[in-house]
Parts: sequence; structure tokens; C-alpha cells
Amino acid sequence: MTTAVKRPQPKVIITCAVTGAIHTPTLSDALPYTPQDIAQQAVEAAQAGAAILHLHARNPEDGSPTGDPDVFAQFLPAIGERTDAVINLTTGGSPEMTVEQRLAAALRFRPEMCSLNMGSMNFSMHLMGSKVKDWKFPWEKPYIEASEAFIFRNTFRDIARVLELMSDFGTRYEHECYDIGHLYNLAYFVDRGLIKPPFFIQGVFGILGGIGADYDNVVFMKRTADRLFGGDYVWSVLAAGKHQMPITTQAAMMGGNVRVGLEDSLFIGRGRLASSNAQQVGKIRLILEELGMEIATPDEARQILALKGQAEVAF
Ligand code: KMH
Ligand code: ZN
Repeated sequence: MTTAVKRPQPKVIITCAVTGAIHTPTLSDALPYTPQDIAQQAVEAAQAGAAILHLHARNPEDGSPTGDPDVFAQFLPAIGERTDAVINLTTGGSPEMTVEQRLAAALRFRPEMCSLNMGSMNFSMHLMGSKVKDWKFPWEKPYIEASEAFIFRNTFRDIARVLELMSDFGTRYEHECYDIGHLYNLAYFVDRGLIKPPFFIQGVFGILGGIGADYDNVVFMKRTADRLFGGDYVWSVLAAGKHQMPITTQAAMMGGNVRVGLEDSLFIGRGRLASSNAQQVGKIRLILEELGMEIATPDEARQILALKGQAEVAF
């Protein structure tokens, strides 16, 4: 008789992406855009089980995306005081921002994590909002429509620039990979010694312009990452819109981590808008716990991802 060696299943890190730059206020009343609402929903998402909070800023008056560090300054301290969750700042920003604008907040606040988008691509949300007649703010409709012609720019030089500018701060990355080729772009930087393990790969499924949200694709991306990086990476998955819960559940069942939040989907179920970020975090947490998985605390996430710690940020 052979005795199987039992390895403990690693705890699952839940990231919550609180507001993003894809959705607009008319699409859901729950989408936070004032600093107070972003802070409140972020704190509640952490209380519900999110170890990492992925954050963008929006103009407080009309909810349009902004990279202005002064706006980030209106909610980051409030979140840092009320939760020990890991703060992860976007460097993807929004379609209208330059790479410099996208980086400004991360450079100023030196968070434990920031996003790093691993390739250029079409990135469109022009199919959203086709049924909306009355928009809350004038910027929303043209913004969504213009995305049909948008190229999300993340060249090798852009990525190298982020790595160079952030290199002194000990910030680690959420490597957002929207297609299999983006894993090879990541391998290029790993081979040059510019990205060190353990690196956090966020597989992004279901963006129009990226890989589709199909179960086979999730397996394919994981297998490709295993082949390229072996045990050097920590895997997480997000999926857009209605795919959010099924695809993240699949990823967790394959040993991965998950990202939810209103940045990625406005829904909690078929045709039902989520009431908050915390509601989505609570739902995925319940699913995973019912399946026998344990949820990582922020400090456990810090250990898994070798983060510098909450005391080392500049806000
Ligand atoms: N909205 C996600 C699909 C970033 O902030 O760097 C992509 C994202 C980009 O999270
Ligand atoms: Zn984002």
C-alpha cells in the first residue's frame, strides 16, 4: 500500500477591483466614484474577505476616470486607516490616459502592489450600454463608443519603463495577461532578470480584444504559464461580465486565486446588478468555502506574494 502525501491546499487570495475605468455611472448605481464611496466600498470588500484591493480613481463630480494622484489622495489614507488589505494601484488607468498619467499615482504612493499590463491590444467596451437612453453624464456615451477604435498601449518599452521607474520602491506587480502571448511577454522580462519570482499573474478573460472566457482557454493559459514559469508564479483569474463567477470558480478549483469587483462585472447573477463590491466578494467567498477552500488574509497574501508590507507605502 502506498501512502499519499497530503499537501495542504494553498489559501485562495481574493482581489477586489472596486471601480476601474470600464463601466460608467449610468450602467449601475452601485459603481462607486466619489472618494468617500470608493473608500467605503473598498473597506467593506476587505471586511467581506478581499485580501487585495485593486484601485482606480474617478472624478468626484461625474465619475469619469482620472489618474490624478490628488484624487487618489482623497481615498487612499481612509482605506489604509480602516483596513489591513493590500493596496494595489492601477497603472492601466483608462483609454484616454498616457503611460505617464497612468503611472503617476503609483510613483507617488509607492503601494505594495500595482498592476502591470503585459501587452498592447484592442480593448473595447463599445457594445455596452446599447439599451441606455438617458445617460447621467455627457462623457459616458462618447467614451464607451470611442473604445471601438481604442488600442490599449503596453509596448515592451512601456513595460520596461514602468519596471524601471518603480524599481526603487519595492512595489510588486499584478501582471495582467489578456492573452497567451502576454505570458511570453512576461517571460521576456523574467529572462532578462527584470521581474523576479514569485510573480502574480492575473489572467484576464472575456475582454473584447483579449482571450475569450471559455473553460478551455483557462486551462490553456494555466498550462502555458506552468510550462514557462514552473513554480515561480502565483496564478489568479478575472473574467468580465457574466463570466465572472463561473470562470473564477473554475480557476480556484484548479488551484488559482480570484479577482472580483465592479471593475470587472456589474452583476451578481443572471440579469441582476450587484448592490456593492462586498456583495461580489461575499458570493465568491461563499462558493469557495462551500467547496472546501480557505480564504487568505491580507497578511497571508503578503507572505504568498512576498510583499513589502503596509508600513512601507507612501500614503
Ligand atoms: N479592467 C481590467 C480588465 C489595470 O487597471 O491595469 C484591466 C485592469 C487594468 O485592471
Ligand atoms: Zn484596473
